[in-house]
Amino acid sequence: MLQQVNGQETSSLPYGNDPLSKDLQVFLGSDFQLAELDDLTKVNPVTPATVLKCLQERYQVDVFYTNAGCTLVALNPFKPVPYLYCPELMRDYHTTPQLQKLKPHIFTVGEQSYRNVKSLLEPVDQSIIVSGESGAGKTWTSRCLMKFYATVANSSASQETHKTVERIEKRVLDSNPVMEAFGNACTLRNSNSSRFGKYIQLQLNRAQQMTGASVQTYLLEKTRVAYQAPLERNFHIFYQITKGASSSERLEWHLPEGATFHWLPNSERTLEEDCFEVTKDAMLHLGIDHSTQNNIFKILSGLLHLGNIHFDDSEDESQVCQPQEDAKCFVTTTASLLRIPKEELLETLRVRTITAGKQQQVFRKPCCRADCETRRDCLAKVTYARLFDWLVSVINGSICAEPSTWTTFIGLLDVYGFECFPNNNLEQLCINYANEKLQQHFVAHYLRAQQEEYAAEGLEWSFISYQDNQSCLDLIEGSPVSIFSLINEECRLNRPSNATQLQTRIESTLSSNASLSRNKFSKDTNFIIAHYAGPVQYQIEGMVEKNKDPVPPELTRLLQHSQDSLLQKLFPSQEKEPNDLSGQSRAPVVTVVSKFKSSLEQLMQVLHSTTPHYIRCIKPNSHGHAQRFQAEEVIVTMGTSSLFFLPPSPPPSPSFFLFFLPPPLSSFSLLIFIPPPNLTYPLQVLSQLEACGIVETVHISAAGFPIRVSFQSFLERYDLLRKSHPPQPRPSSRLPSSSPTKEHSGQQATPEKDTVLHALIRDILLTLPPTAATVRDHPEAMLAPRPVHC
Ligand code: AOV
Ligand code: MG
Repeated sequence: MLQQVNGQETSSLPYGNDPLSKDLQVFLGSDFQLAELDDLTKVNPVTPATVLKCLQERYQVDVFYTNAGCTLVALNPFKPVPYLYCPELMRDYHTTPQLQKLKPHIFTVGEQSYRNVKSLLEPVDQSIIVSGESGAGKTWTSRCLMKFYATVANSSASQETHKTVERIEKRVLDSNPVMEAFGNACTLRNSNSSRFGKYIQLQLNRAQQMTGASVQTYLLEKTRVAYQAPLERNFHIFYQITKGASSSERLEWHLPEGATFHWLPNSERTLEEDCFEVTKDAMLHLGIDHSTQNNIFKILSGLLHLGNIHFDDSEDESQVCQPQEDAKCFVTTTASLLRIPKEELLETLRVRTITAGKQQQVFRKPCCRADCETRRDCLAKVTYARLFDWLVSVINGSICAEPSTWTTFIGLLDVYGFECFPNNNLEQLCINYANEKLQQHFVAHYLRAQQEEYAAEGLEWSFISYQDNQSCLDLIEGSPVSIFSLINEECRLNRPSNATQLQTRIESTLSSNASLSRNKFSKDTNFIIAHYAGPVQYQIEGMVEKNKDPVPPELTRLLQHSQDSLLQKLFPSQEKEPNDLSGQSRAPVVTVVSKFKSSLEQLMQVLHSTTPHYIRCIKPNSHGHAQRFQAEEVIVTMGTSSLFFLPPSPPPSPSFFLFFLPPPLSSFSLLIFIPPPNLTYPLQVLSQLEACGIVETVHISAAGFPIRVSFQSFLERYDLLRKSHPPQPRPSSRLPSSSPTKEHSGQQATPEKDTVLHALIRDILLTLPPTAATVRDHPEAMLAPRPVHC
């Protein structure tokens, strides 16, 4: 490949005169052993092509982790690599004083965070933000990091605390299989896709032992209980109970061998995640006894039976719909499993009650078939969502330490990755919005704040431009008008939702935002958002209803009447009516997007109060194949710029595509695809790298300073070196101010102090991650008299 590239004139390459290809050729001509470059800051020149090539070469020799300045790039191996996560290696990373001497690994990030807890850095609480698109390896990574902490945070425990710490760690680790069983599912992108976001804080005491943990979850995709897209599956737990139940359990839960359930598609496919025993054992360790487990699984089975209830159309509007003939038995089994009266179940599904007038008269209105089925789905969704929340609270109760027993935490963030399916609705909008928020955190914290700080401190620095996703976030959540505000307004108006009207409003009010466009060729009402990770077309139909998430009060009342002790806990009888959009409740409607937005804002506040570490998970190919760096290529040259477009499965021969382009380019263009002769170029990885700004990160890391410590903290910690000056009060902000202070501006270091300080700084710097090159090479930069922030 090398010869072939070098042997051809640039113009004869399929890349044409693309600047990217020139970089690649320059790079291919160099003598670097790419697979040995542990840090992308050492790649020269740093361009998308060279970075990509380096990662590809490393992937081909099974090297999956590479430093990219302040971040770690983690390529998904898509095959078992147990040697990479064994306890011996964890201990190696924990005990080696100079971390930068070890190969890049998620354990380097884990260990660095662990050391930072005791370091001079502020703030001491740490967060590891694992990002990447769906199936890139975020959940795997956070699971491995939890194991890492469970292993290393116990190594310093004394004999008497060893057992307690071990018990807590076991519970913390056991929370994973339980939450994944109930919150993960097989999607088109990932067979174990997280359908909820999770931020877990590992709580550490002064001795840095793990004393507990707490989990915060974000927006479970509960619609999956009642609707699974083609080729996708329901939550794993449903398959676990239907496949793993014993014969007596089958009898009790009404799950005969071979029974078919409408809400259990693709059950013939067996996944690793289908293991019921693992979930049950973990639940037991978390304090969920056999009898409560039995209640849980009975409720789940009840939901499966509920999904098999279908109705016939009624003869006229005044008549209730009848369950289809073969669905009658499912009404009986559902009622029996949920321990609710069968007649009340049928009445609730088929009849809407309306309270009106001064006398609060109650009217009964039979529902049409579609409404009956919507109410059925709603019953399943609300029950499952409450069960999930209850499980999380039980897990927290079991693993959370008393506040007095811990002083710091390390937070692990694992949210659902960026998604783009053939059909995208409110769920994908929320998921992709969460990813935009995380990207903004990175941009704000690293790409922008750091450069601004250099400028404020008067350091020599030429600004490196980066892709800011602010306009996309403004489009989704900004004020006064955004997509969220328009969808919310539709909910507040409480009128029959009209997708075409909403589409028109979105277009007319937000058209000035360059991140918005529409697919004019689609028959569905839609809008397209140009996310940082790529454009996604969202269907408007159904969005408003999902955002309202209405729960008819009759449904809650029905579940409050259950004889099942767990359902009684999930639906306490004294509870106020939830989102009732029938006009009977005066409480303001809290929509799904409003709730999600405020929970993410809280998360961002927590993240801002910690020292963040970023792991960028990359999916080498979209099929989950080992040893395959996505090699298909589609590059079309238009004028001087290149457009990349990856068809779902690359055609083998030259093909034509009609491609819609958002303004200001043009409404559409005819693109020609030419498969490259013998030359592979991993386009999919490239777009992931570009989306998370890897090249900019590498540039800033290579040129910038790797750590930021306020002068005050530094001086406080190394106070012995400046005996003549008493320590100043700790500043409230972590960034140093640019205005010099009286106390420090005149301070002169003596020659001996300089020598000691030099040596000390060198010692500290040697413990820094490999990206510390700039400061390591120029420790005097740390010695120059600087202003102290007060
Ligand atoms: P995700 O969390 O990023 O997607 P996962 O962590 O579930 O993705 O990874 C997807 C699959 O990739 C896993 O089920 C493993 O089979 C494989 N995998 C990932 N990392 C590794 C690794 N280090 N070693 C071996 N196999 C790995 V999503 O939750 O869909 O956004 O919502
Ligand atoms: Mg996941």
